[in-house]
Amino acid sequence: MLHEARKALMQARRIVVFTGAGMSAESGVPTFRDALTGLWARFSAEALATPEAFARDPALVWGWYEWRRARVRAAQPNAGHRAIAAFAAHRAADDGGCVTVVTQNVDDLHERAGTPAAVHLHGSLFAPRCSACAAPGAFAEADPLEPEDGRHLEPPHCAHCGGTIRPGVVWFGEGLPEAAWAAASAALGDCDLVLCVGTSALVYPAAALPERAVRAGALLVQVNPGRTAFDALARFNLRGSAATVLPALLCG
Ligand code: BJW
Repeated sequence: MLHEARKALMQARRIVVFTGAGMSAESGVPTFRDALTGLWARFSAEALATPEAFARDPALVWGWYEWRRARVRAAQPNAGHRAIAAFAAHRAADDGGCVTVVTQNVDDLHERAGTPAAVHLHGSLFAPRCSACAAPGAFAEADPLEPEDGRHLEPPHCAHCGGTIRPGVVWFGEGLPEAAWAAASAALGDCDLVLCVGTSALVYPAAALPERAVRAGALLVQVNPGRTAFDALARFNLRGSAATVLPALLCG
């Protein structure tokens, strides 16, 4: 099956790599919904990842995101991130077609592995902004103190209007960033193949993009150790982890 999937990848001209939290799991960044290790197994999404939660207790929410930002800063890209970046660079150099990386992840591991312009559908841990005027915000500390679960940290205030700085991520009930949504819609609306890695495919509207691509004729290849909502859509379900399957699939 790996061989067949690889053949399909080599024949495709316009490829989108669509990633979720499992992409970064082997870098030590927790997923959301995995039963034992996922963030939502230990923390409440409603208490931490909604605009209402931030309005209710900004220090709890800011402290949690600072803890997560510190974990990501300490993490390194894994062999899967590096394989995607090398594959895209190789295809571009050989005029073998374009590879666009669209991620739901709020970490910067694709960029640190060498993918210059990943499209971030759910924002970034590294782009805080004012909750009142949307001006880019700074972190309170250049380097967060020892990360610690559940620590309350007062968010900083906006240099322009004094509003409260919030994490630059997309919470439940919020719209996705317009430019990212437009770029992802364009790429997935015009691709031959979508390679989905490490996403449960449960969160919308992001999950609708690969679904639409398949309806428009694209072939879906999935890399995931577990079952997902994309299983029935995928031509090839490669059951394994990102860091083991992607190097064999893309660089083997
Ligand atoms: C491995 C691995 C390894 C493990 N290798 N794999 C339609 C239907 C139903 C509901 C809705 C709908 N449309 C909208 C909704 C509501 C809601 C939603 O989708 N809810 C569902 C959960 C039911 N959507 C929203 O609220 C969205 N906004 C919206 O719709 O707004 C409407 C609006 C429009 C216009 C104006 C205003 C409003 C926003 C969604 C935002 C999602 N935000 C989060 C948090 C981001 C910030 C943060 O990081 O804290 O984004 S939630 C979380 O889920 C995060 C992720 O990006 C997202 C997706 O999760 P992902 O990446 O798939 O992770 P997991 O954990 O679910 O899966 C990991 C996978 O990896 C598993 O499959 C493992 O097997 C695998 N894995 N190890 C490879 N080593």
